Amino acid sequence: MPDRENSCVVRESRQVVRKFLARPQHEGVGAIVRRSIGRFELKYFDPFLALDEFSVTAPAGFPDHPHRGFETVTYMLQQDPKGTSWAMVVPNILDLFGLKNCFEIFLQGSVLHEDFEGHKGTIAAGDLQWMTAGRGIVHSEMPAAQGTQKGLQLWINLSSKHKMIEPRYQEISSKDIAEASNDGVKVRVIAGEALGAKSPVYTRTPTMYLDFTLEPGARLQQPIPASWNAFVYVLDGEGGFGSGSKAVTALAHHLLLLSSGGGDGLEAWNKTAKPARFILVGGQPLGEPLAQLGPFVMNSEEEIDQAIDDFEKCVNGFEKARHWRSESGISLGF
Ligand code: FJE
Ligand code: FE
Repeated sequence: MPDRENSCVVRESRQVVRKFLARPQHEGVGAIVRRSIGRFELKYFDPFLALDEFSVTAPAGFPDHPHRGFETVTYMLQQDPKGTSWAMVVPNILDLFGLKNCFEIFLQGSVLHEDFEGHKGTIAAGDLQWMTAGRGIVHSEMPAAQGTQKGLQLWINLSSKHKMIEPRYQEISSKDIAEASNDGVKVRVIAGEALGAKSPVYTRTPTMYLDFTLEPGARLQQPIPASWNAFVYVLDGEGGFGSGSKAVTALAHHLLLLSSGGGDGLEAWNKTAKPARFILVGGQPLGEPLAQLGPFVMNSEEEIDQAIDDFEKCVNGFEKARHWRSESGISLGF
């Protein structure tokens, strides 16, 4: 029965209307990101401000920097999504004994974050950090293990009434991320709901974020709310998206913007001999004016000037920035 349900949930697929290859660029200090949303040809895809597929190798990273007015969603990519590597099992065992942070050196695909309120931890392979910066966060995001750490960071805008809320974190470790499988389709539900699995993450700006892996020959139909903007970003293999003569295929590092108006979901398939992995992300557009200066995202230039002023004077949410420097920044001499 679930198979039948899954094969008739989408009456008309959205189509791919734009396709970009995200090329590597330098960001932070010595870090490399493949930015798709947020680069100059695609400054804003309401409510999404940026999507970076990032790689960091110590001592490179994203040392002490502020945020205001939006959310950052950091999702670390597993090195080997099929097998169960030690890098995935060891942290879970250590976590049972409260020792996870003592053994960061063993963690593959992990980032150490520290903020000016003393909130600190590692985001390891497959883990999720959903950070609502609200009125202000100052933090550092640095590799927490040897080798190259890879992940995705998505910036989601907040509506004018939520821009100045208290900062908040929602952190989910890999083992607690909701997963479901059906007929060669596997999903990890970062936000929203798919194949009967549901994420506990609360999205201030209504958002869905699904990490799909399609085995060779598999087909997927995923509903998407009609008024939402939605995109696909391919992580691995080659996926096919859309229906009929407008269907397209795409390889890793490609961003696909989906049509809006008509279409109640997405059809995707894998006709290759290897698994295809991609994320499908959708969000309710805010439809508000945008004013952005780097990590400050507001509705007007006056509010941007205010944010810069607040940050420089350490007021209105930036009080704790006055005497704070991250431990990783201090030890690396930043
Ligand atoms: C930032 C430049 C930056 N993408 N992906 C300017 F690089 C950043 C920044 C990040 C970032 C951090 C991680 Cl862990 C992953 C990222 C950009 O920190 F915030 C500004 N303002
Ligand atoms: Fe940041």
